[in-house]
Amino acid sequence: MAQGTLARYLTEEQRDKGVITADLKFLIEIVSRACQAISIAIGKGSLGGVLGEAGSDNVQGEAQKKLDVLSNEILLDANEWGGHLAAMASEEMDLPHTIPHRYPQGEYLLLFDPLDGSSNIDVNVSIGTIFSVLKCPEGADLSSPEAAEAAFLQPGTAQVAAGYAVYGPTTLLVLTVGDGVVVFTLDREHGHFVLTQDNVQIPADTKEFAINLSNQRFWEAPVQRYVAEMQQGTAGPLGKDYNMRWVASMVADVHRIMTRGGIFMYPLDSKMKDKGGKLRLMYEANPMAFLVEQAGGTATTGRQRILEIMPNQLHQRVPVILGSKNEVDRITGYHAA
Ligand code: AHM
Ligand code: MG
Repeated sequence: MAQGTLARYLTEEQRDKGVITADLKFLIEIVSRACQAISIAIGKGSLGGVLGEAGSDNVQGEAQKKLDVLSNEILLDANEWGGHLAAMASEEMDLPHTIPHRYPQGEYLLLFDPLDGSSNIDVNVSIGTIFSVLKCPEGADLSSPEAAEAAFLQPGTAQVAAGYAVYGPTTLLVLTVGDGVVVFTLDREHGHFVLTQDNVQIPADTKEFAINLSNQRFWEAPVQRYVAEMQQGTAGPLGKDYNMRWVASMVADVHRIMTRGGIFMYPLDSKMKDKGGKLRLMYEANPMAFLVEQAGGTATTGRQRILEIMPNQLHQRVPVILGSKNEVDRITGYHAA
């Protein structure tokens, strides 16, 4: 098994390989500490009074849970003072959070979904934090939150780091700085992340798919065709039996794919066509697509590589199809047919 801590991994990526800057190393360490704090809060559950509704809606019009709000605050507080960031953006905030003038400004932009899988919080199923890091363009206007939004509108190919934490039976941090994908496990006694897997590779073939089947009647024809063929199993054109899993926390579904392969789909459907999809490009689809590609998998909308989408707004939604390369290529091909 691989050895070392997150701190050692980041030091080697910076000092020995020159893949990351000292500021990016610091940023990732701060995010990892925030994820530890979120993990502790989640672990208290009812005893910490953290479950239930916050009594507010976010910009997407979704009811916020107490833990959505708390996780967002933990990430903001942890990151605003360090001097490594120009601004932050979150699923839970309408506009970017610019760095208060009393702190130095840095060159990075941090985006996050502070607590992904909100519907699973109160039922004790795995949830997580997703994050993405971009460089702030030179001369970007950060004079107000409204003006700062433009700095974030960069394609996923511009990401310099991305990752997610899964708060499950164990707390994991899965990270890429563009040099493959590594997995760290939280050592709760010592309070740090330990490297437990490096060079994560998603198998190109799979017999496992993840999709919310209750939306079937709203799907487009290529998705209908692909899922019908998988359901036909050995009797159909794909010639093998498939298994289905749907946790409804993207972090948990993607982590299963990182571990043993699979295909995850939240495709475009007719009931959300005007919104563009369900999942958010900047802090869900892009970081996951970066991680999946770094692990040898593929991520598309069905029609386009996710990482090449030029965003036009911070909270933009997109269809997401990602995971084992040969299966993603198959359904992407069905969209082109
Ligand atoms: P959230 O960020 O508000 O939690 O929403 C995103 C989640 C994903 O984690 C998950 O894949 C999807 O929504 C589940 O959607 P559904 O409830 O339609 O199955
Ligand atoms: Mg989410």
